[in-house]
Amino acid sequence: MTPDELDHYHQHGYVVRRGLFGPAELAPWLARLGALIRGEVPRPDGMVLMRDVMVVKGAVAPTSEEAAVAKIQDFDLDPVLRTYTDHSRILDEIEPITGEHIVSIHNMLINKPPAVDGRHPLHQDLLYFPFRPADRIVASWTALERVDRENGCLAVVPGSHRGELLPHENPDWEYVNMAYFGAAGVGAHPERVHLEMEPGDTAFFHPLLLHGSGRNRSPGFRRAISSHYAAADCRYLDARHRAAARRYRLIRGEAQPDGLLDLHAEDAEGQPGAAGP
Ligand SMILES: O=C(O)CCC(=O)C(=O)O
Repeated sequence: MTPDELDHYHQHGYVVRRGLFGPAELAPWLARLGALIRGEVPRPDGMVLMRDVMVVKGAVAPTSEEAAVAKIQDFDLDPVLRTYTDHSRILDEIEPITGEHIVSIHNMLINKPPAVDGRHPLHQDLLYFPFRPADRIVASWTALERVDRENGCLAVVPGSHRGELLPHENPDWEYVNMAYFGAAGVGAHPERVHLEMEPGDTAFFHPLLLHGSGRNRSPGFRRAISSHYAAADCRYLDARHRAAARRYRLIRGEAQPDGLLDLHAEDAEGQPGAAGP
């Protein structure tokens, strides 16, 4: 990130880097998404394929298997998709935020097919990360095709990352995908900004930034690939959460004492780290 981009990130909680990847670089990730959904390649351990709630409830009849899926979570063990998470261009961008010791903590492909609701309420990703400081955690989100208001691009509330982690709840919508929680009382925030992006453009954002996405009203798909990263010396909130470390992976630098990958450390209250969930 340039100093100006980093300033923008600190001030607003996000920054969009245009053209971080070219079409030829996106093609293998898109192809893999399709192959995984169609069952043409084995799904690695830990990967979760989520069908859209409207399909599950029979409210729409998908025209293909791809049109039935909302999300693929945790592709860290997939040899093709993990090349996104591990990409040196992303790691170079985020290093000013995480520092030199970087851990992969989560990744997903969001496949917003046409004809389903697919909205994601404004929320804060820190809800899912039981370690701190929040300022050393960052998301990358790359458009795999053009994303705009019509097909449900990302929406963010600039500056919201300076607030607290809010309570989250299920929005009062007819169709809400599993675990698509929204920050309580926020609704469609009047200051939200829509991030229209071309394929390969990449948004980086803070885990307290309120963000979500709209309905896909277009006849096509709206697909994106996203990873979360944290500094290896982040500390768990308490020993109970240390078990989550089994899903995390060092991708640059070294594991740090008492940090995310130290399974034997004592946590803040002096409790020995838990060995299992
Ligand atoms: O890509 C989207 O529609 C929103 C993704 C997102 O915010 C999330 O899954 O946390």
